[in-house]
Amino acid sequence: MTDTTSLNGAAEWSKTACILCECACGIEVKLEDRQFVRIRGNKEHVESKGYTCEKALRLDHYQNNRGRLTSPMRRTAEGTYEEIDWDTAIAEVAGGLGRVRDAHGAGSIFRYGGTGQTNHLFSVYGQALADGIGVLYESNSIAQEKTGEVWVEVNMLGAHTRPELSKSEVAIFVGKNPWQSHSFPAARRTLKAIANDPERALIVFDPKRTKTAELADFHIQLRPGTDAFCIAAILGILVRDELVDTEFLDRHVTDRAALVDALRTVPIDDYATRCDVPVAQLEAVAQRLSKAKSIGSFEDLGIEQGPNSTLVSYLQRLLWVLNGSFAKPGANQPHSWLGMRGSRRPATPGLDRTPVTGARVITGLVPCNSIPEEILTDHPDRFRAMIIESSNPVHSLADSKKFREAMRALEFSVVIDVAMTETARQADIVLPASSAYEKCEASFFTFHFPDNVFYLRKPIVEPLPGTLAEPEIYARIAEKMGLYDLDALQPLVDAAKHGRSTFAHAYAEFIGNNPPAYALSPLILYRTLGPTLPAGLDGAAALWELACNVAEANPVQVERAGSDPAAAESLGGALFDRILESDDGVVFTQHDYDEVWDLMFTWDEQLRVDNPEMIEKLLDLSNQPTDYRSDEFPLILAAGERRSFTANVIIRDPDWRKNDRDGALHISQPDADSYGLENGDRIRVVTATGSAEAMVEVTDTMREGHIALPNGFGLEFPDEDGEHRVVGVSPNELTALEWRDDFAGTPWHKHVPARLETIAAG
Ligand SMILES: Nc1nc2c(c(=O)[nH]1)N[C@H]1C(S)=C(S)[C@@H](COP(=O)(O)OP(=O)(O)OC[C@H]3O[C@@H](n4cnc5c(=O)[nH]c(N)nc54)[C@H](O)[C@@H]3O)O[C@H]1N2
Ligand SMILES: Nc1nc2c(c(=O)[nH]1)N[C@H]1C(S)=C(S)[C@@H](COP(=O)(O)OP(=O)(O)OC[C@H]3O[C@@H](n4cnc5c(=O)[nH]c(N)nc54)[C@H](O)[C@@H]3O)O[C@H]1N2
Ligand code: SF4
Ligand SMILES: [Mo]
Repeated sequence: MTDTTSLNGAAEWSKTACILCECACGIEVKLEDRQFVRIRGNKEHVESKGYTCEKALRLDHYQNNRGRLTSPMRRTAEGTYEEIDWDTAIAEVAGGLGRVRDAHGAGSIFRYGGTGQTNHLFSVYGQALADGIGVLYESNSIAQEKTGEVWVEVNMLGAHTRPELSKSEVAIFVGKNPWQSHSFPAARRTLKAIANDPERALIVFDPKRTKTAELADFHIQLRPGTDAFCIAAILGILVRDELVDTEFLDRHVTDRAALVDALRTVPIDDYATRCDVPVAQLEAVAQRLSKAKSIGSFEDLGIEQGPNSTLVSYLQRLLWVLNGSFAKPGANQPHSWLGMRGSRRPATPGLDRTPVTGARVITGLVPCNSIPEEILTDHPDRFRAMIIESSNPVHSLADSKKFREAMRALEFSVVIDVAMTETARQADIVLPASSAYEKCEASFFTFHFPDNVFYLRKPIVEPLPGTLAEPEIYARIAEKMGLYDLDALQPLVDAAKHGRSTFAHAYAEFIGNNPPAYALSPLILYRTLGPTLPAGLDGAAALWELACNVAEANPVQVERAGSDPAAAESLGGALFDRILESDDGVVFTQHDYDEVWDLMFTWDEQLRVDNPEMIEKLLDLSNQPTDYRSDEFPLILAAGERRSFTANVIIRDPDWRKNDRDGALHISQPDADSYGLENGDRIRVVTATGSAEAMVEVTDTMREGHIALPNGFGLEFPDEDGEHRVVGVSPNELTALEWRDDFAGTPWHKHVPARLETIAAG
């Protein structure tokens, strides 16, 4: 059980997790009143086992800072904000959403958010509210990075995969710098272990010599934006030199003729020249791959937010497919998932395209760059209202100015956040949420194989006065809108008092008799099962249903992982109890390697590589540009890289950073020389969309012609006198809506043509 915490007055260590990246490392926090005075890794956490990076130690800047919101806010006619009480705020939100729904249909209400790094439980309730209203379109930050990848994986495997890097003989990172961005357990330890083992190899595709690249056996320091050419050339070599696992391919990749034919036509030398990498290095990589017993590969923003991104997502997977690295330790694996199963709204035809511009909707998400285009129009089907939860799209999506305009063009908007963000400053109503440490929350980034882990964080401090946890906020809005009747729930409330077996029966009967209520079931569970859960855990009520779903989909593996069906009303109920009881996380499924096929929706033990759209793109690649620079914009800007003290926009107080406090512009020595720049100088970065002033750091890690700014900077934060100050460049003042992948619509944030201008003295 949790040590005594400040919730009952004592200054002891409390167990929780870091919320700054998807790893959600287990931590222990020493509290004095509400202050996080010391933080250390939780050695008992089933996955992170005490590991943290430097960022977790600075979490007090998230929990306790001058920027926390403590009252609902309403926009005035002058564009300022006034405090209002909760009842008024809920009535305004219910009224605003109701008006738009009644006038234009629920399809004109757009939902954005729900995927912070580790706060996902609340979004089950947010989704329930949206589904109850009848919202049809939604999106979140996944649709500005991973939708191309998702589309490729769904077509190739029918499942999402992650590499089991702790066991991979060869680890590949394509446009990913895990030394800084982590994304898998104990990232730095894992990287060092691979680098120090002569039997293993690290292959890194990155134009910058990052910390990860410095550890690599093969650092492919390619020209920015040319990964498709580079990986196509390696695949061409694998096929040309017969370095593929024919036995695996004959068993599991029978339909491959079109792909192999296309790969035979790759002009290897030409592509090597285009990406500015010696052919000999690409041949050495192909040789190393062909000898590997297992390959794990991880792509990320360096290619997902650059030219040909969907094609690269496809091609990089072929590096391990051709090697037969699948269904064995160290490979990329599908996995079970304890998380939300998407929207519960009834199936509606036509939702695979956006209503105004017809952009491709992948995995139910509208491409982020399309959102302003779906609003700033007089098209009758435009989005006219928005619910924005736990996200700051004005800051984090392409072209901040356009997003601000779009929000002001809406008939109604509500933002639910802990701070008065750049997005909140455009909303009609802002609702203050209790922080990630003031309520129970959980990450749904449960992407592990063979053992998959879930961790429920319990509140370790009381909610800041004036704030509410999201389940309560959503329930109040739903009730005010009349989406369900509290009186009708009374029999369920009574049943819950008699234990979960009685409740489970009553609940099944209730949903059976009221099928439309299924859409709202998380909120119904919160109001009925919630009050019977241990103090502070009422917000975990919806997890009961999710645990039952996982148990139904993976009964053998849930039981194998230690949940005993005899211990509760069902196997899922037993898993739910384990989750509630644990402070160190639970392994919720345990798979065997030969069970990977059961986790896929292709059923026939086949990987589908014959993807006509991608093969067409591969065949057309030689007609694509390799250089997007021009006389006007002679540099390529990577707008938003991960550094030691960046954490998306979760921490707003600039004082949380121990180094790189200005978020320097990284530039190569030759480029610095040509502009006469030295470390610490200030310079203006200009793109087709906007311009911003940055401080310069000259570094030999950058290629000539390539410059980089960090993400997460340029946030407004009040200083001690209440004056709002901004430190660093807000990268999306420089990016453009149209600059995006033609297939998935994901932005080219890592590839923005730019120039530098000296700042006039005075
Ligand atoms: N410290 C920290 N960690 C984080 C986050 C954070 O804000 N801060 N955010 C989290 C989130 S939301 C995400 S999505 C991940 C992202 O994690 P990463 O994708 O690893 O992060 P980035 O630094 O944005 O981009 C990775 C690399 O892409 C390289 N790159 C740029 N252009 C190209 C190119 O054309 N080709 C190739 N191959 N590489 C290129 C950059 O030099 C950079 O090293 O990080 C997560 N972890
Ligand atoms: N140019 C450029 N743009 C980028 C990137 C880039 O590399 N370059 N990276 C992109 C990527 S990969 C991502 S994932 C996005 C991330 O962009 P966002 O989704 O906007 O960022 P987050 O940091 O996840 O947003 C977290 C928000 O939740 C709020 N919050 C924190 N705790 C709570 C809570 O308990 N409840 C509620 N309701 N709110 C809370 C925070 O105040 C913050 O406003 O940025 C993207 N934007
Ligand atoms: S930022 Fe990520 S890697 Fe670092 S401690 Fe937090 S969860 Fe772990
Ligand atoms: Mo992200």
